[in-house]
Amino acid sequence: MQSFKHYPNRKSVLAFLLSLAALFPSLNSTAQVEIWPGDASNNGEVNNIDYLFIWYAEGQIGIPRIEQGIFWQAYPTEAWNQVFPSTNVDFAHADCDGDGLVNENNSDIAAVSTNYGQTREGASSETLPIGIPGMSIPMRLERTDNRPLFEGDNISTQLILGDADNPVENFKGLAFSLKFDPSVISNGFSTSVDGNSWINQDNTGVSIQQRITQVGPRTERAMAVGKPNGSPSGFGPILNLGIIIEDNVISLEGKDSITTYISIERVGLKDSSFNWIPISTDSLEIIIYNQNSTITTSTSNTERYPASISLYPNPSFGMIQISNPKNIPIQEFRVFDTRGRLVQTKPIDQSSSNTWHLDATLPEGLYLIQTLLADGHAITHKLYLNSR
Ligand SMILES: [Ca+2]
Ligand SMILES: [Ca+2]
Repeated sequence: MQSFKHYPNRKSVLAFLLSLAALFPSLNSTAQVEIWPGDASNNGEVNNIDYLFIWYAEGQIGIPRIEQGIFWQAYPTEAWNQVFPSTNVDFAHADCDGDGLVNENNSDIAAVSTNYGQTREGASSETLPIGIPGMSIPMRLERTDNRPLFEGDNISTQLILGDADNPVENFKGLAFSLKFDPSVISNGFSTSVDGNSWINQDNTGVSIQQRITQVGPRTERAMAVGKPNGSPSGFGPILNLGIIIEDNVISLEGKDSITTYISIERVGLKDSSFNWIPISTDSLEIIIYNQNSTITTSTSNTERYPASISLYPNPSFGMIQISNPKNIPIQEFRVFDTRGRLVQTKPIDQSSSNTWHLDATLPEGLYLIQTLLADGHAITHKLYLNSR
């Protein structure tokens, strides 16, 4: 008697599998992906975030593309079957030039720079986490001195990432944009890694990429800083940025001073596990004084201490009265000439009188008197010194 069960013979099983394979070609070959050179994150647009993907995949080896090159076009190729953590982005996308190796020193990085700003159909911006001040890792530009600034001045700043309360752990790459008013701040930033920075204590090198674009009335300097061969932890300065004030700031005409801001936007920090780490940012406030101004009224530029400290008379013949009715603790006074040079300092102690004689050798003209408070804030007054 025949069994209910039907056992197919070996030959018919093979035939069945072969017919399946013919229906689904992807089952018997590697998956295909389309590479758009420079778009390492495969979101459809080339920007500074793509550098982070290349730095993360540094040194990875996969299948070279049959057609290599970095034109802004689709290059079909076989997937490497290895994806970036928490994404479905194949590592093949980071091999922008298609030579089978992800390496920041070959044309993978160059592809991002060459095709920067290109988009393809279906592009969607990466969503970056936004930090909470006081709880997330802070990031800000900080001046290394606080002397008064004038047209044509260089502002020496440091980019600070992390503090003792919120340090950075296992840094891999940072992408961000600095935005500023191009009529006040020049495009010509100088950028270098801070020599003492925690970011290069391991001496494996720091990569910096930057790109200037015009976004409406503001200029955007898109930047990326990466550690393709390391993942240091720490906090404090990472870059030194020299920022130049334009020689001729039109908006300063007829004014005592103007205030402008350099903001930090679209920040993405990746750690060595390829997680996005939220960052909270602060803008850098820059006050630029008019060296040709003839306005001699004493003005305070800090709203935090409105008119609480004043210097008089103004203009002065060399003797200044200091009025400080709220007894705000003061460290010292500094006198700057209109070229921003420090020409006199006056430390303050408990026994200091409220009368101060300016250095008798100072020539007639406009000076900035900076009152450095005990808490580190500074108030700047403009004072005209008459000939004596
Ligand atoms: Ca991209
Ligand atoms: Ca490559």
